Amino acid sequence: MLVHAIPKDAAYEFAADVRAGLTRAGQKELPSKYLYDDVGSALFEVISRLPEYGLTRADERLLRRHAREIVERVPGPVAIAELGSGSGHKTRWLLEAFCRRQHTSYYPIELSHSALVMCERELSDIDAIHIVGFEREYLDGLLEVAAYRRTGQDLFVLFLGSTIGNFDRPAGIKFLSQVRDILRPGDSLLLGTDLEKSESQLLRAYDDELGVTAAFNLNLLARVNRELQADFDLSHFRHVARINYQAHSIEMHLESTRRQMVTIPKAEVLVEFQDQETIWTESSHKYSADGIVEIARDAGFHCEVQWIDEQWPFAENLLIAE
Ligand code: AVI
Repeated sequence: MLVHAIPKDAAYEFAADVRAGLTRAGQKELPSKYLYDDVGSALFEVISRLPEYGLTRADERLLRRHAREIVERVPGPVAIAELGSGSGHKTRWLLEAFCRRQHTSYYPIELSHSALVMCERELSDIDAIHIVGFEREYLDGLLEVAAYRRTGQDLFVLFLGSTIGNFDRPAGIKFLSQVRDILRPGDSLLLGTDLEKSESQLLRAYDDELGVTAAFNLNLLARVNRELQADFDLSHFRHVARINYQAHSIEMHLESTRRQMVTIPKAEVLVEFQDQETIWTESSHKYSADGIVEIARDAGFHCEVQWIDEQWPFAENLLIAE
């Protein structure tokens, strides 16, 4: 697989974001995209297999069950771009179905180099597939993919696994509008969204018994130690999952278990934490099926069809650019 690599200033951006997030007034925060270094991406793969976390299995079930119908609803020829491919495991069914119809170019867009490598390993045995990976932020990668498209070729974008839920609602609509701006009318977007569910189901999914989600969250501090030479003592922070009823989301925080100071030399900052003060690391928004139709409309798409899983409330939404 050809991989277009990431520019080298990523380390400076990480240091700047850590400094800004930990020195801001009020709630300290770290952007959730930094959860996914090589260790974090591997831990997320494990989360997706936990019995408590049904989201990925629901996504896969829907893609497997409806692959043929999805292909029929997206007439060719198409180039397929995936925003955040991960290991590529869940995309296999869909790509196999497209490749049975015609030779297909698949462009996974990922920040994690190791995820792109895994993705190629997982999918390169499919007949009639051409894979080119982009180690990029989603929109930068999509812009490049759009520039690659041939005359008469439509673009089919996959944004699966409810990654949209990690944006707050206005940011989610803005992001989808930006995707829409890169597309042409008639291009399509398959959007996977986790739906609202019971409080107990949510809390178990984001604070599992084995502590994998806790390790995934704490790895962010370990990453700051590794990459920015910080001295976070991980035993003095704990993972907390908290429901935000107003925002229809579940939040992950890292709570300081004492008053402490942490130095982060490469971000040129010394941070004070109070006992029980938290760093907000991620929000995962949950949707109603109707809410998705509205969000899609606000972003310039119409929702052609929704497939909803019977075991875990989750929807696959086929959106067409207006
Ligand atoms: C990637 N994203 C959709 C996951 C979610 O459920 O919001 C990330 C995650 N965080 C903790 N567990 C899973």
